[in-house]
Amino acid sequence: MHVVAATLSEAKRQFDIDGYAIFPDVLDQPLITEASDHIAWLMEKNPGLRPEQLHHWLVRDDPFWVRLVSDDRLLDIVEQFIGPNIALFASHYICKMPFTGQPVLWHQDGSYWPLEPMEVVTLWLAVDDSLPENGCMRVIPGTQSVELKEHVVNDKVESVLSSEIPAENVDESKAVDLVLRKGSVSVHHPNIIHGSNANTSPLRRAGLTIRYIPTTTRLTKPEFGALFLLRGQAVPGINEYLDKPRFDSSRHFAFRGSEAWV
Ligand SMILES: O=C(O)CCC(=O)C(=O)O
Repeated sequence: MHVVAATLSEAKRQFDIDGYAIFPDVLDQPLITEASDHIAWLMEKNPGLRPEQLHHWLVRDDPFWVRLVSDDRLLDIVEQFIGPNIALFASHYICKMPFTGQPVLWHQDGSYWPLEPMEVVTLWLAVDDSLPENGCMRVIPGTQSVELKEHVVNDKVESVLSSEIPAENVDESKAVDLVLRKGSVSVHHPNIIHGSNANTSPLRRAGLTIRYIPTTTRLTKPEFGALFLLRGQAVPGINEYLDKPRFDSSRHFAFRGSEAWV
């Protein structure tokens, strides 16, 4: 089981040592209920997508999604890790349905990402309680100092990413479960080795990954993600940011405060 840091500075110290940190009870329950309803709405709108695969391109025209990842309570955490000029480059709901939710094989995020330099932090927001039995995220503390390895395809297991870090690089006996109540957040480093088990329980496990970069980091393949400037200043010539989507009740998920997005 992971240790929860009591203060922001302790969380930062834990991040430097272990490559991750936990922030309990960051978002209020009414907003988490909206995020849960948003997942149900996305699933209904995208019946051809598995609920573990609701991601990047859907964000570009989704005012609620952009509102959620721009929440000041999240950005205040992010600012401690990457400074005051913050952009989103990608976001992904990984919703593991009861009994059938797929695993995420051991991997290092940075090995998948077209970012220069690899300065980026992930916030993982629990939309459901995330527990060992429903496939919570697992990390191997300290592996943020392992260089990025080449990943290999694994088509023997149905999984969210279909690839993994070769097994000789993973000491699973050192893994810790990131148990989070809904509304809580974990933060992790792009090099840390992490993954999650299949959900074989009757409880859904939904989480939102949110990838934040400082505006000095370039997304070299913009089609890969959803670039939005969320706080502070852009650096000229680095990224082209999208305009925030305007809310249209005929096409978008309805949410509290949507009138400010019209
Ligand atoms: O949600 C999960 O189970 C895994 C998330 C993950 O791999 C990530 O956020 O990088």
